[in-house]
Formats: sequence, structure tokens, C-alpha cells
Amino acid sequence: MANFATRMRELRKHRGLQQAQLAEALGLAQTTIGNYEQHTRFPDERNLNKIADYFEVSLDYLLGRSDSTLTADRILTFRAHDAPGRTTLSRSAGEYLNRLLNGQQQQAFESVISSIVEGGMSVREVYREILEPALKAVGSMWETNEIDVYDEHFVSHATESLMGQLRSFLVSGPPTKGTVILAPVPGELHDIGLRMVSDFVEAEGFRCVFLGANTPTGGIAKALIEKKADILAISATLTFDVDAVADALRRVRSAASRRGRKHLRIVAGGQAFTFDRTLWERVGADGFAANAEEAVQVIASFAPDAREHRRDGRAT
Ligand code: B12
Repeated sequence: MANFATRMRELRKHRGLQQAQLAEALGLAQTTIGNYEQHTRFPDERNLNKIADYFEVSLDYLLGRSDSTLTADRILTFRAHDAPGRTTLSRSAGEYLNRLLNGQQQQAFESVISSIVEGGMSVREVYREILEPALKAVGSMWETNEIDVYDEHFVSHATESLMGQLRSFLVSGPPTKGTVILAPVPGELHDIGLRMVSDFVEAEGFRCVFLGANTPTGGIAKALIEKKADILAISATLTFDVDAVADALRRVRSAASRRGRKHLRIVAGGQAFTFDRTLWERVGADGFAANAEEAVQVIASFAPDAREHRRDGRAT
């Protein structure tokens, strides 16, 4: 387990500095640095902060309490790969991510619960305003090398687990509307966004069958037929997966039509469809939504009831 002395030595060596050079940079005596690294002296509060600022690490990291070098401030104002300067997360999203990047999963979950209980946030707002922005920040921080790939995996798994716990507060009562099958296009591992869509749509009274990543196209088609679903929600995140969606939709439509499910309506979504807002039509979908709230509206408009109403001229 690292402690202050070992962290001091590691950070100094990582910067390629001699003790004398670090002492000069910090305005301290070389013997003081030597004593810190020997664990025979410990800095006062002012010098501790000075050292953390100089190496741009958190106090927790400096003291060996965390393995993340990132300070809360650097997480709150992360460096986005697609925007100049630093982008600011909301306080609640920043706190959630800060806790997770410091390996404090339980405290991260508690911070979300306190946003609900004390901050008056709804579970939907938690998804939209805490979990989604925190995940997107993680993607940027990974791309700009501020965090490691294992941080990204950890945060996404922890978030999925939290969503599993929050879902029961979002969805209540048995489904009263149609059945929706939800699946990412085969080959695509990103499925958290689609799971959010599933939870929101389920909360509106639909029966959602969320298939998760890497379900083969044949399995998606079979689920549509056996579950008697009239709506498919398919997602793609990686730009190069758009062609795979077109291929999957051709095959699914043909299989569904052979088995008498001719009224199948398909909504496409996910980040791959957000760069060019005409892509969903080109892959053969019937609709698109940019986020989980909009997805609910599009799916509701596809529901058999809504279609009946339209035919009767009773609703738009
Ligand atoms: C977590 C994550 C992963 C996890 C996924 C875990 C999981 N179970 O989902 C893991 C670690 C597996 C992963 C792997 C990879 N990833 Co990744 N990942 C991310 C990250 C950080 C978050 C994704 C996420 O959950 N976002 C939050 C959700 C809520 O947002 P969302 O997906 O946009 O969903 C919303 C809307 O789009 C919409 N929506 C979503 N789906 C649907 C579907 C329908 C029907 C509708 C209507 C709406 C809808 O509603 C949602 C809620 O509002 C992103 C960063 C980012 N910017 O998102 C990178 C990111 C998506 N990954 C990226 C990359 C490059 C990869 C890898 C190729 C990395 C690698 N070299 O291995 C692999 C690819 C693996 C594969 N074959 O798919 C890039 C993609 C670049 C691109 N445009 O192509 C990103 C953007 C990171 C980056 N900045 O570069 N990743």
C-alpha cells in the first residue's frame, strides 16, 4: 500500500527531478524532501497542498488513500476531446464521477441517493443529469489520456449496477401498453444508453424486452416474433456500425414479415445516428430519437393504440 513517502518519491522520479530540483521548485530545503521520502518528517497543511498542486494530484492520491491522480477540480472541469478549454460538469455529476474515479462506489451511490432525497431530483433527472453526462465525461477523459481504460470500464459497470437499483423506483405496476424489443446492433458493446431508453419506456407502461449487447440478428428477429412485439428499438454508437444496422434491419423485417408481423415499426438511436440526422431513414428505420425522453415520445406514437387512433382520426 502506497503512503505519502512512497508517493513523493514516485512523483518526483516520474517528473525526472533530483531532490534538489524539487526542493527549489517548492521553496523547501533538500533535506526536507529527503526526510519526507524517508518517512521521517511529514509536511504541514500548507506544504501538503503545495506539493499536491505542484504535481497536479489529489490529496487522497498523495497520501496513498486513492489510486486516482485526478483532483476533484480536474474532474469537475474535465478536458473534452471535442471542445476547447475545459468543460464543466454539474456539481452532482462531478461528485458522482469523482467518487467513482477514487474507487468509492458506495459513496458515489450515496451521493446520487442524496441528490434524490435531499436535492429533490427525480430518478429520470438522475439518469439525464448525472449518469449520462458523467459517462460522456469519462469518454472524453479517456480520449485525452486523463484516465485509464480500466477507469472507463469501472465507471460504466458501476453505473449499470446503480441503474439496476434505481430502475425499481422508475418502473411501477404491470405493463399496459405494447411490447418493445430493444437491442444494440450485433457487434456493438455499448448498451447503457439503450438500457436508459428501455427503463424510460417501461416507466411509461410498455413491456420492454432488453436484449443487451451482442444478440445476433436471428435472435432479435425471433424475439420480435415470439414476444409478439410490434416495435423494435435498435442502437449503434460506433460510427462504422451504421451499415450493420441497415443490414440487420433488412433481415429482421424480412423474417418478421414471413411470420406475419407486418406492422413492425423500428426506431433507431445512439450516438452513431446523431452526427447526421438523416441516417436513420437511410438504414430503413421508421423513426429516430436523440435521447431517452424523446425515445419515449417516438415509441408512444408507434404503439398500436396510437396508430388505431390515427386511423380513426381521433388523435394526431
Ligand atoms: C462506457 C463506454 C464504453 C463501454 C461500454 C459498456 C456498455 N455496457 O455500454 C466499453 C468499455 C465496453 C466501451 C468500448 C469501446 N468504446 Co466506448 N465508450 C463508452 C462511453 C465512455 C460511455 C457510453 C455511454 O454509455 N454513454 C452514455 C449514454 C447514456 O449516452 P448515449 O449512448 O448517447 O445514449 C443516449 C442517446 O444516444 C439515446 N440512445 C441511445 N441508444 C438509443 C437507441 C434508440 C433506439 C434511441 C431512440 C435512442 C438511443 O438515449 C440515450 C439516453 O439519453 C463513451 C463516451 C460517450 N461519449 O458516450 C465511449 C465511446 C462511445 N466509446 C468509444 C470507443 C472508440 C470504444 C471502443 C472502440 C474502444 C476500444 N478501442 O476498444 C470500444 C468499442 C467496443 C464495441 N465493439 O462496441 C468512442 C466512440 C467514437 C465513435 N464515435 O465511434 C466513445 C465516444 C469514446 C470517445 N470519446 O472516443 N466503451
